[in-house]
Amino acid sequence: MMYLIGILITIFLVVIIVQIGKVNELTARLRGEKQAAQDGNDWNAKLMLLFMVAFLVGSVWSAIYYKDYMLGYGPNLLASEHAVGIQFAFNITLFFTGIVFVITQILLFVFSYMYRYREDRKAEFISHDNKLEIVWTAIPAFVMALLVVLGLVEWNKSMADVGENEKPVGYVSLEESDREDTYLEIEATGKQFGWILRHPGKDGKLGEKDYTLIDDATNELGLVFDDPKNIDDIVISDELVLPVGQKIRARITSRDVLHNFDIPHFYVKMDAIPGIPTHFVFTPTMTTESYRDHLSQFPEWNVPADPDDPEGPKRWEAFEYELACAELCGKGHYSMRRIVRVVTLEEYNEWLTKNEEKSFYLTNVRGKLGDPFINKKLSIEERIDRRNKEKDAEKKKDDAPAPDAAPSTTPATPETPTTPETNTEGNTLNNSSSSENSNGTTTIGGEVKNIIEKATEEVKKEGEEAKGLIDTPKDGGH
Ligand SMILES: [Cu+2]
Repeated sequence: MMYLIGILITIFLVVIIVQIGKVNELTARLRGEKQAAQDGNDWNAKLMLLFMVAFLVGSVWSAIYYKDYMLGYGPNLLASEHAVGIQFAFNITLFFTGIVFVITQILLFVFSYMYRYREDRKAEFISHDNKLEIVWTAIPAFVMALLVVLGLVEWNKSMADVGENEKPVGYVSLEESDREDTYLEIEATGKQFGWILRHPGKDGKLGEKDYTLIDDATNELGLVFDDPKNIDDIVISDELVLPVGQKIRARITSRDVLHNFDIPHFYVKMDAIPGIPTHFVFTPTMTTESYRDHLSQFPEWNVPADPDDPEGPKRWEAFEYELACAELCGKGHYSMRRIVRVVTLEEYNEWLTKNEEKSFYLTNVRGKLGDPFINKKLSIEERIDRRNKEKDAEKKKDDAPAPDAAPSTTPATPETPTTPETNTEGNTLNNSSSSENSNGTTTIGGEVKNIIEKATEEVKKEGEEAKGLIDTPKDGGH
């Protein structure tokens, strides 16, 4: 309906303009051609000035109005080290081009007005003016050189690979000075349609791959299992977990067509090309949690994330960094969105410990036909066994006084959800606790609470263990 009204109004306007044109022609014939041409020129010149004012005011207004929607302005902080430099180069460029934009627009329209046709005026002919030409060549050349150099410096910084003496790590060090010469290498493989994300595990090294081994059912990356570096590699496809303040080297590749590895908040963007591995090195500077805290100060982020659910989480609470594919790669392109969770260094080490037993090799190959280490005891298994034994021992110790304690527990208050970080185990525990709470059985609620507390303690302990692991020399035991 709105379209129909729009079309009718357009037709109506065209008819009016045509009619005005006809009236003008008639009056011109009555008044004489010359005078009519002069009047027409005057009108056009004045309209040019009007257009200039409307255009410049509109440009400035829209730049101010939409500023807060852009990354690097308003609430949208940039969350990586190199992004700040790129933003600086961008702002400087915008400053100079902005000045040039306003000056040239004013000259264009004001000159059109000033030098409109007059019968009594003749154009002046100047063959050349050396001084003028030097000025209008030298100034732009100087500014352009400045911008190019600035851009090049930032470009080289952003595109730099890790240094030769920097070493890859699995667990990240909590000491900033120890982290300086280290990087965490992760891998993102694009496919139609999704990202297969790989973490290196404790050894900090990604295992070898061979495309001829790719099998969608059993080995979607084509990992070479003879390579011991593959034993602890963790393959995860739903989210990318990154430690804050640690240099990350993303190894980027594709299994089929062109994709693009894009994390806008980090100013990270790189093509994923089948057959040509690319990379991007960056350092996240804000955890997801601290970014949410920052956003919570702004009124526009304090509205419900889902307009249909006014009681649901606020926009800032639902905020996530995202990894997108920025190359239109097919009909399922949109579904390549993945969450990027930036966590503290301690949380990352805990996450790695927790996910060690979910390594691709252990869950898919170990003990099966074709396992190259079938009769060997692996150090990763020893670690996991030791942790499980400690877990059991602790459980026994805690279970002993439990029967007395259980009945005396206070009635279950609705459990506040544990942090979303405890994704894998935390969630299941959490779900069971809330369902039991809704049934109103107090004892079970208390027990579940115990389990959660124990799990949290466990994770804390493993994290500390992980810290210790960094100091121990590399185990060549694999
Ligand atoms: Cu894609």
